[in-house]
Amino acid sequence: MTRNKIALIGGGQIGGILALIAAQKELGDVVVVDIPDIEGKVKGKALDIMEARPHDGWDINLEGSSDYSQIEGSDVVIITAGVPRKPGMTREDLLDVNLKIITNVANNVKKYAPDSFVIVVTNPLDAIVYTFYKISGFLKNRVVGMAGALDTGRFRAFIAMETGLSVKDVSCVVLGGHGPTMVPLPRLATVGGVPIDRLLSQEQIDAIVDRTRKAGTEIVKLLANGSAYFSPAVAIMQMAEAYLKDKKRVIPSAALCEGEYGIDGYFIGVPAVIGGGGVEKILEVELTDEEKEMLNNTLNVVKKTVEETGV
Ligand code: A3D
Repeated sequence: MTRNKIALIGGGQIGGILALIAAQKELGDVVVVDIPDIEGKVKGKALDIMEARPHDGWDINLEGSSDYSQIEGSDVVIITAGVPRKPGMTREDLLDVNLKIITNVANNVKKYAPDSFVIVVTNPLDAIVYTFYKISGFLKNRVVGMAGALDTGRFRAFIAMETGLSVKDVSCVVLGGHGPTMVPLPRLATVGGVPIDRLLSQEQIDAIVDRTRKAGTEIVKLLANGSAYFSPAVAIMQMAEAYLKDKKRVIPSAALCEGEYGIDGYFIGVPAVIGGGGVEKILEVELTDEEKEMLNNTLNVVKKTVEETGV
């Protein structure tokens, strides 16, 4: 039996944590690819984690490189290559610069890892994952965007913080694009099966929904020189692990909708079944008229950004 191989394209803030989590969970050998200027840094991060392995006995190998041929044979490719937000920026402000980067990355992934499962993270997420899909020509089940996992994790965290109950028992879902128009669904949120409106007032729930929508920006403001990286990295590795271990987890993800939720031809956050077949299925829930309107609103924002990509 050979080990799985995980390629991390982009070895910045998120990429470094991804490498550490992959090692801690022994998910597979890791290669981190970044631009030539940053090669020393990613080699350094890989070597640093190589030297951390003996303490807990993580038997995997890590390498840093600026040579895309190193990703050959990867089972999973995770793309964080690009520029993050700074205070005052929207995710859409990153489009021009990150579009150039994703074009280059997509061509290399297509060339060297054509059979991989690809998780795109670079912002603006819904438009960048669409661009990757178009340029790579990958099948739709092999390309997914990570955003819903993070947004839902934030929603869960805030519910746990407000109720004082375990994060483990909070279950909920956030639909839509990765931005302030995202659609958290408090109607479906529960703690241990108990609907949250039995545990929290409407005012508290409204505040949690609002904080979830703005959670990324809250962290960008606090960090002052980049965006969140711990919670995105953990969320991403849940998706990678679901694929590598065929767990068939239901994880809100930016998946290509072809009729689901009345959406056709766009990647947007929906509950996706992730297993050995990649995105195996999109699960649909009945939405209220108000929720449908919110989903339509967030779809229009995604459509506008996708149009701007010109792909
Ligand atoms: P950062 O620490 O700047 O790392 C990005 C890395 O990408 C840097 O090391 C760059 O050198 C590298 N890079 C640039 N061009 C290329 C290229 N052509 N090939 C390989 N590597 C390249 O950023 P970060 O890790 O904090 O964030 C990475 C991306 O994820 C940004 O676009 C963020 O906006 C985005 N992000 C998305 C979410 C979502 O939930 C969707 C959350 C957090 C961050």
